[in-house]
Formats: sequence, structure tokens, C-alpha cells
Amino acid sequence: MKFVDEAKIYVKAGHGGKGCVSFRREKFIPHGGPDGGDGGKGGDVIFRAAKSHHTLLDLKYQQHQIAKSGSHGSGNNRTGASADDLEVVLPVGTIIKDFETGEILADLSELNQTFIVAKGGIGGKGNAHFTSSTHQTPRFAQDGMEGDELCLKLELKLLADCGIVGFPNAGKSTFISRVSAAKPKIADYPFTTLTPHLGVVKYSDSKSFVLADIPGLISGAHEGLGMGIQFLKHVERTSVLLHLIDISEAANNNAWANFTAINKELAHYNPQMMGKKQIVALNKIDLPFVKERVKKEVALFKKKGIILHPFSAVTGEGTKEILNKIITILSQAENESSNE
Ligand SMILES: Nc1nc2c(ncn2[C@@H]2O[C@H](COP(=O)(O)OP(=O)(O)OP(=O)(O)O)[C@@H](O)[C@H]2O)c(=O)[nH]1
Ligand SMILES: [Mg+2]
Repeated sequence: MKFVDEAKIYVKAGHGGKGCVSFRREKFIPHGGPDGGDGGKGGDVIFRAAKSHHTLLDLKYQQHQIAKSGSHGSGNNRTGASADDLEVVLPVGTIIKDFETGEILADLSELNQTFIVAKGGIGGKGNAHFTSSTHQTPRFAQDGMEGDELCLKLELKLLADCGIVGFPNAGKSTFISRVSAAKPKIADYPFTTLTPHLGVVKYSDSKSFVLADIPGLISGAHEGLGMGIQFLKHVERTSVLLHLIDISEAANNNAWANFTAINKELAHYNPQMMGKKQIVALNKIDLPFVKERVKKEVALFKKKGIILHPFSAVTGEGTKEILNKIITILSQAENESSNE
């Protein structure tokens, strides 16, 4: 399965400024010639691939990208100022397509690659251009040209940064729907999630990470029980796993046994999964009988050298701490890879 992040956007380059109609008017020069200046050029819309962006999330909130128009020309042969270009930053790997035809216009596969997606209109000529031997007083000037205008579809192949693992019903889908815009189905029966979902979590102006919600695992998954372990390939390359534990069901209320059972399945799938950093979290602490046990469970995990993060995906209590932890680990991983 291929995950793609998509965004539809409208871009419009700036309009060229108008040429000016003007005549020189000075003392002692009664019939000065035309001196209307040209309009300035409209701004281009330019895409640039940068490391600072990992998803197309920002563009979902800013679907219109419009560059400024050039200034109009003025008398005394003054050309209007050209407008600044509008730079739109995209993640490396974004493919830009014409929305109507699907034609690929550019593939920003390299860091700092730029692409002028919409060209600004050139400014209109002022009346100073239009004198001729027979026409000394042109009372007209050109309008500026329209900037290019188009609808685009942007596509980015996503790789998950953090995978959520746990038993069915642990609250994986509830968590991802709380912290991202992903809306997977949530229900109180096991195996609600049948295919992986990705959610983009934005945590600062330009930073975000991708969370993967995969179907629940059960003991014996490596032998094909339940949904099996085939979906683990979607979280195999993530830097970190979020391991959710649920002790609200009487039949499954031993946190440590749940934790080790899932780890066993991960190890069966690929021993390297055990080398990954795990954030271990106890969900559903809004339920009184779970809340009651939090202290004891935290202490028990601590004894084994593991920090257990209590939280509730429903009320949101404790979710911020989990996100911060994920962000810290991802930033460390990013620094390590850039130092290599
Ligand atoms: N009280 C309470 N219920 C929760 C919490 N988080 C999830 N649930 C409930 O637990 C049930 C299972 O939640 P899901 O998010 O569908 O669980 P899942 O881990 O995605 O389950 P599968 O997709 O089947 O693997 C739903 O009825 C949720 O409403 C929580 O923090 N508190
Ligand atoms: Mg689910």
C-alpha cells in the first residue's frame, strides 16, 4: 500500500502593472511629448523544495497562493516597480500535477530545487512608446498582462515516522484521530481497523510528523492469527513505535503480559523491531478502575526500566506528554542522521 499526502491548490501569478498615459508638463515647454512609464512585472509563483517541510499539511490550510501585481507606470517615464515573487516551500519529493489533465508539471526530487509554476504578467507599455511621426500625442497605454493562473494537485509519498502498535481495541485509532486530522473508524470491537491509516501531526509552524495506525496485533499473529503481522511492514522503517496498552478488559488486564506479548510478535516479525525506541503508554485512564491502577502499573514498569505514560485518548489527558516524547525522539534521530 502506498500512502500519499495530497493537496489541491490554486496559484495565480501577479498581474502586470498598467502602462501610464502622461504628457510632459513643464514651464516653458507647452506641448511636451508623452512620458507615461511602463507598468512593473507581476510576481511569479515559485515552488522550492526544502527540508523544513515534511508534509503538505500547510497547503491544506492555504489553498490559494497569489502573487502580488506589478505597480502601474507613472509620468516622467517612471516604470512601475515589479512585484516580489511568491515562494511556496514544499517537501522534497512533491510531484506537481495539473489538476484538470493530471499532467506532471514538475517533480521536486532534489533539495532546494525550484520551479516557476506561474509566471507573472509583464507590465503594460506606457504611452511614451506609442509616438510615431504621424501620432505625436498618443492618449493610450497598454494594460499589464494577466499572470498565469492554474489549479494544481500536489502529491507526496509519505513515510511514517512513528507507528502505533498494540492489541485490538487498545485505542490506536482513537489516539490518531485525536492528534491528527486522520479519521479512521473507531469501535468497541476488535479489528475495527483493517487497513493502515496515516495521520499528520503538526506541532509547530513548519514542523510535523507522520503517525501510522495499523490493525491490532494478537498473540500468535506471527502464525497468522488475527489480522496477522503483514501490516508491520508499514511501521518497519519508522524511527519510533508508540506501544499502547489497554487493561480495561477483564480478560486482558495484565499490562506487563500485554506488553510482552506484543513485543514477542514484533520480534518474530523482525528482530530489528526490538531495537527501535518504544514509547509505552497506558490508555483509558479516564475509566475509574484503570485510574486506580495507574500508580501501581507505572511503578511495576519502572522496576523493569521502562517509563509507562498514562493517558486517555478520549479526554486527551496525558496525550501532550506522549507527543512531546515522540517529537524529542524524532528530532534526535534527525540530528543523528544529519551528522552522519
Ligand atoms: N474510556 C475510554 N475508551 C477509549 C479510549 N480510547 C479508546 N477507547 C474506546 O476503545 C474502543 C476501541 O478504540 P479504537 O480506537 O477503535 O481501538 P483500536 O486500537 O484502533 O482497535 P482496532 O482497530 O480494532 O485494533 C472504542 O470503543 C473507543 O471508544 C479512552 O481513552 N478511554
Ligand atoms: Mg483501530
